[in-house]
Amino acid sequence: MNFQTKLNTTIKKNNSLLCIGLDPEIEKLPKHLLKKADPVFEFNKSIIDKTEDLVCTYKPNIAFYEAYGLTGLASLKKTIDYIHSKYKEIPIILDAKRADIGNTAKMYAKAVFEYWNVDSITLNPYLGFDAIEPFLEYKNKGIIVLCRTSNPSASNFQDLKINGKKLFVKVAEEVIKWNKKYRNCLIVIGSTWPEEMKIIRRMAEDMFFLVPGTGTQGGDLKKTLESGLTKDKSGLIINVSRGIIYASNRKDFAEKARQKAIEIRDEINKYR
Ligand code: OMP
Repeated sequence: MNFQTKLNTTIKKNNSLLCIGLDPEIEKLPKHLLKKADPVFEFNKSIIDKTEDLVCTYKPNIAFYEAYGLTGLASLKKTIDYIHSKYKEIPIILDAKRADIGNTAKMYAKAVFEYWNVDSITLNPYLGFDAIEPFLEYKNKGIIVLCRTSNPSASNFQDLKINGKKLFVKVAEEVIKWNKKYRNCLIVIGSTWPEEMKIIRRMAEDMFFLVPGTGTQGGDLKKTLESGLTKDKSGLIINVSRGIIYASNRKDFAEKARQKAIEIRDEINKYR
């Protein structure tokens, strides 16, 4: 099943636009898990089992696994394999913000789609088309390009004007063009930038946006949905990581994460 089909199937089945970010930090995990052979995997597994009926996708960010070396990477692989084997219809976005010269990008694409075996990847557009093309050629995968990032310094470069247009608008124009040919692109816009989201939604009426920034980063859910929903009340993948996975650091952590996920999913649906 390709990424779009998996995504739309799970959105419908779970009536949810919520994406849970699996960004584990050892210091923040419940103490009782630290006795386990693979605390990171046990943490992820518990969160996944308690929220699989509430999400449209999961998004592990590779930084949180690379930070623990080979052990961390093994936890990531186990997490990906677990989702694929137990919850076949839920797509996985690997957040790695890749892209490089074409020759190298080809190997990055091979790694993420053939070794890590994920359904979708986040990419950085700074190098231009030939750094993205090797990923686009995996037509059944989701290619998610940073456009307007959620962080406070996003405007440093993304608001610079080129022939009267801001850089993030130029990036969106390019991604929309790539999507016309390859049909597998998505755009990242932080929920901290609802006005910018409105601009991009007008340019790309039907495309999916990955929207991080809700929860710890302070993004506004109501404004995000008003600015970004498509006509059919979809088109947004709302990511929350810390705001859900660290709802509690006690034995009840997975149940508390579930309660938080229900709260956020329902709030999203209130505005749909
Ligand atoms: P929380 O702030 O804990 O919800 O985490 C947000 C997640 O989304 C992290 O994994 C970030 O790296 C990622 N992210 C952003 O926060 N901002 C962006 O502009 C883009 C991403 C992303 O590509 O997912």
